[in-house]
Amino acid sequence: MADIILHHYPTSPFSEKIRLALGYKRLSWKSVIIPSVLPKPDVLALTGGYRKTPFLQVGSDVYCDSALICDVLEHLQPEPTLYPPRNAGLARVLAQWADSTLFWAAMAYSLQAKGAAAMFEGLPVEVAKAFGADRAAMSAGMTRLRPADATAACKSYLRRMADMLQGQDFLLGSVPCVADFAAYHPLWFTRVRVPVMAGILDATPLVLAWMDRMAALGHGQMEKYSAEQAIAVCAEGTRFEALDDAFFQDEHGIALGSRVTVAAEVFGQEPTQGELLSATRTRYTLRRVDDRAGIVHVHFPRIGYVLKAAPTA
Ligand SMILES: N[C@@H](CCC(=O)N[C@@H](CS)C(=O)NCC(=O)O)C(=O)O
Repeated sequence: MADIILHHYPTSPFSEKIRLALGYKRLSWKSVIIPSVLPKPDVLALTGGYRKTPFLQVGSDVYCDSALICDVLEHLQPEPTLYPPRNAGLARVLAQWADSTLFWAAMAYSLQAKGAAAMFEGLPVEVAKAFGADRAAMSAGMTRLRPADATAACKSYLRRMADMLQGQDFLLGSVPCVADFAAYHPLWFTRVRVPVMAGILDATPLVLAWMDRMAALGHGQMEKYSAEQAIAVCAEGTRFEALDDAFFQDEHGIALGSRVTVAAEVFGQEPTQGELLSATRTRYTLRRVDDRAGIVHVHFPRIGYVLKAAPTA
C-alpha cells in the first residue's frame, strides 16, 4: 500500500487529534509540515483550494477534515477501533460536539488577551499580526464567544466530561474511541500550547488524568517528509480507493461528472473545484488536475461542507 502522509503543523489541535489516532492504531506515517497561515501553495497543489489543517494523502488521494481522516484510518487499520461497536452513533455525535462546540469554547478561552500574549511572547510582532489577520479573515461571519462566556462554558464542559469519566478510563468506556480524540485536542491546546491558561483544568482531576492517558498513546512511527516529495508521490498517480465510492446519493440535483465546488460551511471557506466523481451517503470525491500534482482525487465529508454547481465562466 502507498504511504500514509499527514500534512499538519505541530501547534494544530485537529492535527494532534489525528497524530494520536495514528499512535493508537500503531501506524507508520510520513509527516509534511505545512504553514499555519496563507499563502500555502504546496497545500493548494494537492487540495485545490481547501486550506485547513490537517489533511491526509495516500498516493494521489487527498482526504480533507479530521472526521473523514478518522474513517480512512479505521479502514487502513481496523484494530483497535475508533468506533465502539455498540455505541458508534453516540461516539460520532459526541466527537462532532467536541470538534465544534468544545473546540470553539476552548479557543476563545485560551486565546483571550493573556493567552494570546503568552503564545506569541518572544516572537516578532509581525508574526502575531499575520496570524490574527489570517484567522480574522477565516472566521468572517462567524459568531465568536467572548472570554467570560467562553470561560463559563469551558468550566461546565469540563465538569460534564469529569462526570463521564467517573468509574471509567475513557469517555465512553474502558478504551478510547473517536470521541476521546475529538474532546482531547482542544484541551491539549490549552494545557500544552497555552499553559498560562491551563489552571482551568485543575478543578477536574479526572479530566487531567484522562488527558495523561490520551497523551500516553503517542504518535505512532513518524518519518519526516517534504512537500515536494508528497507532491511527487501524488503526480505518480497511484489510486487509493480507501472507501467504497460506488453508492450515489443525490440531494442537490447535481449529476456525477458535473463541475462542482465543495467548501467548508464555516471558518476557512475557500472552495475546491473539480468534477464530481462520487457522492456517497457520507462523502464527496472531486477529480481535479493540477500542474504539479497531476490528477488528484480530493475527498470531503458531507457533514460540515457545502456542495454547489461550479460557477460557469
Ligand atoms: N473540521 C476541520 C477543522 C480543521 C481546522 O479548523 N483546523 C485549524 C487548525 S487546528 C485550521 O485549519 N486553521 C487554519 C490553518 O491551519 O490554515 C477538521 O476536522 O479537520
